[in-house]
Amino acid sequence: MKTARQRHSPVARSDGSPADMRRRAAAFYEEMRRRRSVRQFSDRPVAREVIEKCLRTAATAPSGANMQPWHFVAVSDPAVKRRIREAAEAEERKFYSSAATEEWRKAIAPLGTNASKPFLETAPWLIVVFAQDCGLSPDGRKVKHYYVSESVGIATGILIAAVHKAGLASLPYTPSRMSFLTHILDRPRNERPFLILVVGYPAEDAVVPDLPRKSLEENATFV
Ligand code: IYR
Repeated sequence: MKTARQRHSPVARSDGSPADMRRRAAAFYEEMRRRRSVRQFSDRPVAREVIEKCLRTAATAPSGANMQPWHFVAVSDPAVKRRIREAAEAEERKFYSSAATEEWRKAIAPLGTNASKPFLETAPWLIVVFAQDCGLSPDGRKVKHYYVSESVGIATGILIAAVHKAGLASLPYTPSRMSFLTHILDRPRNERPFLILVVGYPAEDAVVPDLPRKSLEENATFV
């Protein structure tokens, strides 16, 4: 089957001098370097419209063959958050009591985490990100998706940036096993849980570990 090439339009070009470009790049860096993953949240509500706008922003992400292989479930219902917390903590108890390897325990020790996840109930929003390993056409046939993890990872990164820009805190949380999210949220079989983004205001007494970020020299090579 031959499919037609999509109509193309001129690309929108951003104006501004090289000096503006430097200023904008520096301003965005200053904004993003203040982002920290937070594990203590306030129960202060966040308007659904803000979450909707951040999800629209996330969905501007590039994706393999433009398949947009993601689905976001934004949970604010306390009963659903409770079920997610209970299931996640059950998984985490298995992880911390036996499943975690020595190497893994050592790697996460600086974060001070444990099996207790109260933020899954306290935070006003849990955005559960699902990856669609294939698409399903209306007649139920499979549509191939490409570079699914890359695409969903990029969308999640943009979501994290959008939430930060809105002035909210977030935590990318991955329970050790996540299949319970498919059942609790009643998602179709072509989707797998990718990550939970916990979103809200930080608690008044929230603290974050003093962790280093690698330098540019460690992170990047110019050839
Ligand atoms: N999912 C567990 C363990 C954990 C794993 C990684 I990788 C971390 O960066 C942090 C924690 C938990 O959230 O406690």
